[in-house]
Amino acid sequence: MTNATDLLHRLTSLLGPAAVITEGADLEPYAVDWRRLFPGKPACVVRPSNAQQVARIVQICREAGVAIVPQGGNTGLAGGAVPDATGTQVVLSLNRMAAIRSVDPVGLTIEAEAGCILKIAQDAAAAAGRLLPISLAAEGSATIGGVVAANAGGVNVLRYGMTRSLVLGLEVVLPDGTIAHGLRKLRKDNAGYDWKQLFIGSEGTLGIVTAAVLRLVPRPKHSVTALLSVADPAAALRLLELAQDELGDQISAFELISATSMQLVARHAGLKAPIAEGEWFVLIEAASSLAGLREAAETMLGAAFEQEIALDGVIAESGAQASQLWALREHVTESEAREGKSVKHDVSVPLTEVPRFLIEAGEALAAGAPGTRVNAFGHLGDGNIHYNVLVDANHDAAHVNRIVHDVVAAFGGSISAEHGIGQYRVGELARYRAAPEMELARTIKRALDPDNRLNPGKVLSA
Ligand code: 2HG
Ligand code: ZN
Repeated sequence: MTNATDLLHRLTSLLGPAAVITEGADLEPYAVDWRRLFPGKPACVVRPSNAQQVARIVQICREAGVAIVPQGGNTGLAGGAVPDATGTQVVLSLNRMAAIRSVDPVGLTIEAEAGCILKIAQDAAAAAGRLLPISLAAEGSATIGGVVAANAGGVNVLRYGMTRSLVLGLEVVLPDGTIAHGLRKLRKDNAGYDWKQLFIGSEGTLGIVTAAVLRLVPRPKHSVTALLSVADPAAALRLLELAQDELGDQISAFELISATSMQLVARHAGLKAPIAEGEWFVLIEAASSLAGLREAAETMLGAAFEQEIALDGVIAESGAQASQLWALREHVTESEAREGKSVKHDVSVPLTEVPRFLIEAGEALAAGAPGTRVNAFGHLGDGNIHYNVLVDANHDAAHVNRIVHDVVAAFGGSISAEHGIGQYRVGELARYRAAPEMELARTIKRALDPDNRLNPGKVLSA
């Protein structure tokens, strides 16, 4: 038997033939990301049903000297969950490990297996009268394991933090095939190193998350959603200040949408904002268990008009109308993809620098990459802008990246606020992170995965 046949044989005897995919068409969904930017070729796809099987797969692949690419919902935007094109890497999909093991409405926890779809976990929390406050456009396909491995952000980060701040416990299969059992439900646990933090956001390069305990919060009974137009991002920041004054800690989302984003959504999704056209828009959501939210939102809107911060605006009258306002924001990514080729930048700068960043990045692009169009939108409340650049065939993506990221660096920002490095930004991370920080990252990788068998070439170069 060749090594490859032997490997398939061992994996099939462990999992059964139905859980090992080797045929072309069936491999396809696991081989490429949804934007089809990072096509790969797996040796095979394995679909274990428990952590013991994951551990055995890791041991078998280790003995065969074969690399593993862990995969959740495959919704990432940085090519972090797809294999390379060599046809030698094994994709380990967690999609059969999808159980919700428990929801505790008093202890405010949910325990779920890695392959559980985020939306299903949200619904389970809601059925218990609680909220799992991770909300992102891909929530219908993204999985708990992927969300944890990517330290996903989304629209509620300004209130509840990134996924990291919600993880209480993890179970992880390590690159040597042992299982680290840390599914604790503790709010306070200062006993030794908090090792789970290493795996959150490590994009499957240090271990394979097989289950997680996440923190829930009480479910707000009231929410209010408003869409406003403003003249520019500086006005959007003044609006944020006003919202902080009037709505305080009840603000749960503060999203910026450019006119270009709105035009793309109108063109490709047929959705139109119910307010006058403008240059910039802000979608604000606030949520509370106490009454009086709508009055506070109306006071805020009144003040925003009086101080000439907002040009036009609407407060949703019903849940359905709130969903319509959110649909405008949620369709930007899909509409951008339909428009054609784009070069994505998921950047953050100190919040108060966002307006200057947008001006300077725009100027740098106009000078260095004429003919490009900027589609800027995102999580202004976190200083995180999706500064996506619409390009044509003549534009070089790496050149566009360099122009934008140089401006980000000049503002002391990050080249990836929430999407991660994957394979897309490996070179950029190495360029913009100082050598001691890169060496620290390599030291951690070497300590856990000395043979570079887990998701090689992601985050760090192979
Ligand atoms: C969002 O905020 C996602 O909608 C996707 O992070 C961003 O398409 C993008 O660049
Ligand atoms: Zn985002």
